[in-house]
Amino acid sequence: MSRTLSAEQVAALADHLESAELDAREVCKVTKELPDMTFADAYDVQWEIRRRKEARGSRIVGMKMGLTSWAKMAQMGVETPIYGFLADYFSVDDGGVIDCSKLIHPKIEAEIAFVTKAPLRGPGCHVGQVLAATDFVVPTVEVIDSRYENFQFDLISVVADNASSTRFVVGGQMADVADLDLRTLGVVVEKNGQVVEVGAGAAVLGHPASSVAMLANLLAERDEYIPAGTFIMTGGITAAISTAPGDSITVRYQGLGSVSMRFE
Ligand code: OOG
Ligand code: MG
Repeated sequence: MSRTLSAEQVAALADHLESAELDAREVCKVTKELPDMTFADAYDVQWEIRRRKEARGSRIVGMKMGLTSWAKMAQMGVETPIYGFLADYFSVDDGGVIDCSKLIHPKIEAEIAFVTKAPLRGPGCHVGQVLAATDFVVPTVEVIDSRYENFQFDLISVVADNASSTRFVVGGQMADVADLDLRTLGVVVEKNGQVVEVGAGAAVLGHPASSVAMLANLLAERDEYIPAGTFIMTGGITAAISTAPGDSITVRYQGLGSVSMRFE
């Protein structure tokens, strides 16, 4: 894997992007000043942000895949799935409030999440292994908040910014993968009582379990893996929806209940 950044540059970029997250402040794309940055550099920055949070006492409570559906790729103008991590303070209870004063320009995404019961390792991880290693699936809504101006970025910049991660809400109804057809599982996204997006699980790489397999394969490039008991969000099924104070969101998942939140 090719790299162009020194350890000092990685640390400086992690400080820059994490401060922007914590202060809810927009910054310009990191590739503007460092156009030669590679994927490996960008993931080095993301892992350094993760290390800083853990050093400060935050716990990592899950992983996410992003840009796994055509709707999301087309919306953001990029064509490669990426991953990020979820810290403990990103989690908001179902029916809870998202405090917009701590965010820049939040958007929501309907996602299916997996919880594993066995480790998954790449390379070569596939859907069959993912299904065998799945404890259960749960419905989730991710709130993303790119730290970049106008929510515009390139792939390298968004990887360094922990894939725009900021908040997530997990629904309370879980299911066994054997009892669901995750490809035809329908989702209906409602904002202030109106349907704004509809979709089905197959929008995510043909089957949401493919997204988990891809995560295992991407992690293997860094000699990392998915331990048993990991919560993994597989990526937005539809395009993301912009939200503002006063909005309420409900996403209905076929056979899995609904997930709601209010923005204040
Ligand atoms: C990047 C993160 C995308 C998803 O589910 O596709 C993502 C972004 O669009 O800001 O979380
Ligand atoms: Mg997402």
